[in-house]
Amino acid sequence: MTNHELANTFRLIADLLDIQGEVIYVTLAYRKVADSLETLGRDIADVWREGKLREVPGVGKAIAEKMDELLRTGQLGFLERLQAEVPATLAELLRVPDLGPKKIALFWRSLGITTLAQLEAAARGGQLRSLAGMGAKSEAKILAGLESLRRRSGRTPLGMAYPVGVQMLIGLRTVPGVVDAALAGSLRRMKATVGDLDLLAAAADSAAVMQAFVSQPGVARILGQGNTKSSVEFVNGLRAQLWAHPPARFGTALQYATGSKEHNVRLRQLALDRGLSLSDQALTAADGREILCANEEEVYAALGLPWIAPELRGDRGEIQAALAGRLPRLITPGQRRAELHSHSTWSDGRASIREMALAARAHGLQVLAVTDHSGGLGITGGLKVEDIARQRAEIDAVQQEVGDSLRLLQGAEVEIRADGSLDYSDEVLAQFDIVVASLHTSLRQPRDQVTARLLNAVRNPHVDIIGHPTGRLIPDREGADLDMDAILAAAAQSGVALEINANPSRLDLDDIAARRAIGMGIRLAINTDAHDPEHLAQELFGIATARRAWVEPQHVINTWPPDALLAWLRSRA
Ligand code: DGT
Ligand code: CA
Ligand code: ZN
Repeated sequence: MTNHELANTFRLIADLLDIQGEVIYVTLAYRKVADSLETLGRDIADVWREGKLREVPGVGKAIAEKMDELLRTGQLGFLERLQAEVPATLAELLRVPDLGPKKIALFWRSLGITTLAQLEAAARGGQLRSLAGMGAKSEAKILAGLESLRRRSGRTPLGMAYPVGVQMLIGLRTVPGVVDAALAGSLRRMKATVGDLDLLAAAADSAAVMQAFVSQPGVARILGQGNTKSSVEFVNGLRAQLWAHPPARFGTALQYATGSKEHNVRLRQLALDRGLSLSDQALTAADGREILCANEEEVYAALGLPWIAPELRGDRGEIQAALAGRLPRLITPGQRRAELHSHSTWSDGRASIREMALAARAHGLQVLAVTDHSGGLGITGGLKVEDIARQRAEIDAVQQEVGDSLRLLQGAEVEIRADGSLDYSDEVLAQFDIVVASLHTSLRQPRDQVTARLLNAVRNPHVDIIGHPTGRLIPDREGADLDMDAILAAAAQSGVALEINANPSRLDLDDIAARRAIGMGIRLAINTDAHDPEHLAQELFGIATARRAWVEPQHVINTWPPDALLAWLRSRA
């Protein structure tokens, strides 16, 4: 059994115990072990053979015995007895957003529902609404949850996949015979989630490359191994595939493997219009003559096009724009000069203002806004109104220390409360150099209500940026059900900037909404929302999302020269 399979077994036990009504600390123990199995970095079967199961974080005597039985026999008596009481299919129901173990137990015990299909049928048939604690609204929510489940199953967040892909790339480049290597697929296009990791190597002789790829640490299973393509599954469940091609054909291969499929279909059509057939091997003329492309520029050039950035390759108008010479001049990471949404120990950040400032400077930033959470009402750990002056004094002292190289701003991330009001009064907001307003709670309010709430913030003249506008969390939480048309129209009118939050669990606004926003003349902000100096590096994901949205530097207030940015902030209330 792989780490991933073992982890899934323990998660299944936890889920079934939850539904059975077991106390939380028991089920938490199983979940903790599942997590540590997936981050262990080595094969649990090896640890077992060394007799060191108890050294794995979270593994006590009872769990070690279960692991031993599973690794020895592939089965577990405890789980079999549990499944005899609680049908295993019930665990699937926990994946429905906002549906917890108590409700699942209720549906099971009162209506005999044990599968997603039965749940859907019961919800559609109006059978859930009459149960205790249920109603027509909560029934409709379950249908919406089932729908969202269908949309997002089985994908890995970019923030998890990307660092793994980069490590694999570094490893590949050290393999003898590899002259070039690249990320491909949705990973290279920097999609918010990826189905799997695609990599490409240029090598005259691919056998050694393939062998190195399938024998890298963490591989649980080889799904396929050939001369031009191999694929593996890692102990944590992630899958990767590697293509190898001779260096002279690397360009067409990379173009093919980068996708998207939709982009490739359109590009092949364009090639046909020009009498060429395009494959991962070459461009081929009608007379059979091959045009080999060692790099992607040559592929696009052979079709009369400038090179198209991978983030644009979605058949969303990029080939037409390339033909017309109107590709966007996309923003790049080096162009971002300001971090306008960050936290310190004054709220839930892990570093002091001084540490954050030094990190921002080391990062090459020229402006850092410290925007701690508001602590007006009910938000625990936020910046209390009576502490604002003391925080200002600390910011001034750090400003003295760092000098002109970095401009520090005192800001706030003000909470948009459930009733739509802001967590600081206008008089308090007026004291800050910059105000980010965000939703964190009551995201599941009905569309009209949650939209009206956000509109209040968009129209408040003290608010400069709307932080992570929809509140989505990747991969598990859908954003609020906002009327995005209304939000964008109001933002265009009020002049507020909308954030692309670079935290890879957010990437909010997403590429689609951000592209619409710039089309309406709305300013964007790209912020990391750093709670730790290390988070500043996550700008990469925010920039990538912006690039997928066709964003150019002038659309983004973080790229403006500091004086222009400060003048804009001063021009607002
Ligand atoms: P993913 O993995 O679901 O996030 O999305 P991709 O885009 O990485 O897709 P994947 O992994 O199935 O395939 C990687 C690339 O290979 C894809 O972006 C384009 C290319 N490709 C795969 N299958 C086809 C196909 O049937 N037609 C064309 N034109 N290209 C394909
Ligand atoms: Ca892929
Ligand atoms: Zn924040």
